[in-house]
Amino acid sequence: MSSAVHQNGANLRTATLPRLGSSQRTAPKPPVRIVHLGLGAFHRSHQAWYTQHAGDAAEWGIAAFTGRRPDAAVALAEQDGLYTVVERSDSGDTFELITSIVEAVDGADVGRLAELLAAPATAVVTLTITEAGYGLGRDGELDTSAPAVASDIAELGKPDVGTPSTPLGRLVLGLAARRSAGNGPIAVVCCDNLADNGAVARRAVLGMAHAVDAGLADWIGANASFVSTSVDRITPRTTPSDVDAVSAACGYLDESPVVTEPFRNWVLSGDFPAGRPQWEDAGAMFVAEIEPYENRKLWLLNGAHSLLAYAGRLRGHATVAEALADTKCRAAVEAFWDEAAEHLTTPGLDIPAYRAALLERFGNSRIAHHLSQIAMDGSTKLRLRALPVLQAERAAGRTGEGAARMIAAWMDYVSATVAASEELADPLADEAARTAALPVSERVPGLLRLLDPQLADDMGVTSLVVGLLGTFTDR
Ligand code: CS2
Repeated sequence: MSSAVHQNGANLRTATLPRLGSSQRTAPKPPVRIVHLGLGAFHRSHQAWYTQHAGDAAEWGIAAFTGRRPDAAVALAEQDGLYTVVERSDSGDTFELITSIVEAVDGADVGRLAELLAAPATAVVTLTITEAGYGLGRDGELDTSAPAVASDIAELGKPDVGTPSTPLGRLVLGLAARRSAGNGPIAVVCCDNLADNGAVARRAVLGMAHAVDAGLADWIGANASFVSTSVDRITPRTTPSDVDAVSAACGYLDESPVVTEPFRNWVLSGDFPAGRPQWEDAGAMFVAEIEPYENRKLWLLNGAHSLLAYAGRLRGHATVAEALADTKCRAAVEAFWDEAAEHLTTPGLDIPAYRAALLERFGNSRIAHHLSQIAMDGSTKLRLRALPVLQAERAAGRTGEGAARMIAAWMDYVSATVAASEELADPLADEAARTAALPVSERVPGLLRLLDPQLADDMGVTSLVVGLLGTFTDR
């Protein structure tokens, strides 16, 4: 079917369909007890899905705030917060209406955020603000000199509190409002792909609060429980044809559906001093020791994703499934997994089964997961996905070539992006682009320095990476 015919067919159908909205709610809205920062597709396919499937879902409504732009909140608010989750497997689609988001708010509305965080009923704040959103520098501490962070610190220090623009600044503003209201403890649940992510969120929030008001930092330290979680559900960006598929199957027009894989996983560790939904009813796991689960997911899934993103783009592929079908990319993934597996030895992790499941998930060709989306923010992601395996391998007396190949592929991808005058999406884009233009003897240590200064001084690592450049460009 040509796209013009497809478009016309879609237009004809959607023109006559009712828009998804409050009339489709069959039960009263649950009260807001969860505030979410980072309203995007992943939040909607994951935490909102789990909340809907908790046994006590009727008591837990989510107010979800967007990050940089209001668009997702505007579109969802027009549908009274309702949207469809499309679970897409190799054998077909299933459709489910999600009702757990009861308020969709422009992130710039810090007044509403403060009001909700100050409310006694609010018990949980969940975060999907991206890995780079925690503003941590190469030393793992909040980089208070970064312009957006510095500007939020200045805003928060104003007598009338001002209008912070980063999610971190907005969260600090909300927690300050809770402190003023005297409404006591709350759980902050980090749902971004970072190791020990509760501790990362804690360092970032306390770092910002401390720069504004030491008393506020003390209050947050004593009253906010930072919960660590490992989150998993592959959720690519929604496309216009997804909207059409929902119209055809559900008989309503949903402008904000989310397409995701059937698989999902959520492991959590930490306290919820003001209560939480019974997410375990939906399959979430509460554990005392989260690190082995986090590392398994971050290294095997996210690590392979980043490797496929850079190697795959260099070899002309567009999606994860396409890249995995390329034997050169697949072999690089298996070699990296072999190295990572050496350091995933906690009993019960069942690495062979996990790897087999990943191959199946990545190979789901009906999920068009674009490599360009995964390739973003490489300098932050590689610190979490490649470096720990490289360092562990070298500490064990081996080269770490599988992990180094991911780093070399990233460098080649950065160089190719800059050479093609395309935009590099990375918090260190300017520095990376400048460095990528240097001769190889300066480029490799320069780019390594953006990941970790010590690596750049390690001649063994530098020469290993130099030797691996071109792996995916020399055909
Ligand atoms: C991906 C993740 O974009 C990326 O960096 O690796 O978003 C990945 O799809 C999710 O973590 C899967 O749970």
